[in-house]
Amino acid sequence: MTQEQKDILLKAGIGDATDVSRYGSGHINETYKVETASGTRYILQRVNTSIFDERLLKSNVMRVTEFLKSKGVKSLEVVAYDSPWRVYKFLEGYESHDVVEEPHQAYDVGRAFAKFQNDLADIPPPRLDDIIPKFHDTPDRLRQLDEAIARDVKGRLAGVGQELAFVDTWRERAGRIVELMASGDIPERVTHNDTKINNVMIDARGEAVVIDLDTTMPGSALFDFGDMVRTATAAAAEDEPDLSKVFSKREYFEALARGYLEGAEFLNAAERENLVFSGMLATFEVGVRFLTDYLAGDTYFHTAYADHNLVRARNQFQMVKSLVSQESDYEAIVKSFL
Ligand code: ADP
Ligand code: GN1
Ligand code: MG
Repeated sequence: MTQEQKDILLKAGIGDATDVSRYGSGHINETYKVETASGTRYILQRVNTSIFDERLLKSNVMRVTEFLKSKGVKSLEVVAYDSPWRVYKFLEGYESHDVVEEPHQAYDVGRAFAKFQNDLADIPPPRLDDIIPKFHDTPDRLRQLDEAIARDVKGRLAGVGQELAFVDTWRERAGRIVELMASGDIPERVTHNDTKINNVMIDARGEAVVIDLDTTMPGSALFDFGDMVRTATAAAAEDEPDLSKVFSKREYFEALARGYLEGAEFLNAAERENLVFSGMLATFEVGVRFLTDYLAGDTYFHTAYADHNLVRARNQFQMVKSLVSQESDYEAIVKSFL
């Protein structure tokens, strides 16, 4: 452990740390597991200060965790928050996964985020800060892609012709959710905005705790559902390079939709009509973001090898194609639960 980490832990009242090691597979922050002589474990995190405004982030995370605690809802427990570092209690007995292995896990994930949206629906004013403005503004994500194309800082443009052709087939549909929000058909709610399955931890009884609260802010319930479709129905990890393994699994979708819709009774007609579409759009949007980061030189997402973001982008676009081919079947599943 570094001296800086030792000092942060001491300030947090943890003087018996024996080991600090990198942990988890998040793409944004630096996450460490802390072992201590007493056996109590912690999560130490250095937040990514090139992405987040430290002051806003701390205030949002504190508001959300304290509000959930006041309701008796199990959530992340902040031991200390000394920006850019923070210490959480380690969620003992809970596990997170990168890929669903059993349908009941998809069900648990759906239920967990529906409950999260319900739990936060009555958080007192003021409105939570827009931690990352335009986070789920898909047309703005395309604008950022176009900027990266124009700059082509790494000379990678020549290798992504097929991916860009696929993006073009989606440009017209990309604004649908932001437009429905702007017209008022889809309401703004307090949402998580990063509902990938490794941001929920589940214990042996199926009890879930939603983690990674950094992007909890005003948004659309549809991007929460859409990102669950992206990650909790995927047959393979989001960076699986063998595209023959990349598709959405019907039984996972069915379990996810059942879990989410059992809890999300608040959804209005426009939201219900766009649930299946939201899965395609959220997956497309993440694909666009991976491709943008690839062209921009891998400055946003953590990567493990040179073409990692390109592999991820191709994977996500394959997943979009799978979801498109399953659209009518998935619509029928959703209808059966409404
Ligand atoms: P990032 O923003 O980089 O995605 P996360 O907050 O999601 O970081 O944390 C990364 C991973 O660390 C999670 O997917 C989870 O596996 C693990 N993790 C985070 N917080 C805890 C916790 N309180 N207890 C146990 N594991 C945790
Ligand atoms: C990032 O932080 P993490 O790994 O849970 C990203 C999400 C993306 C996701 C893609 C703040 O999530 O928006 O959907 O990677 N988080 C942020 O895997 O940008
Ligand atoms: Mg995360």
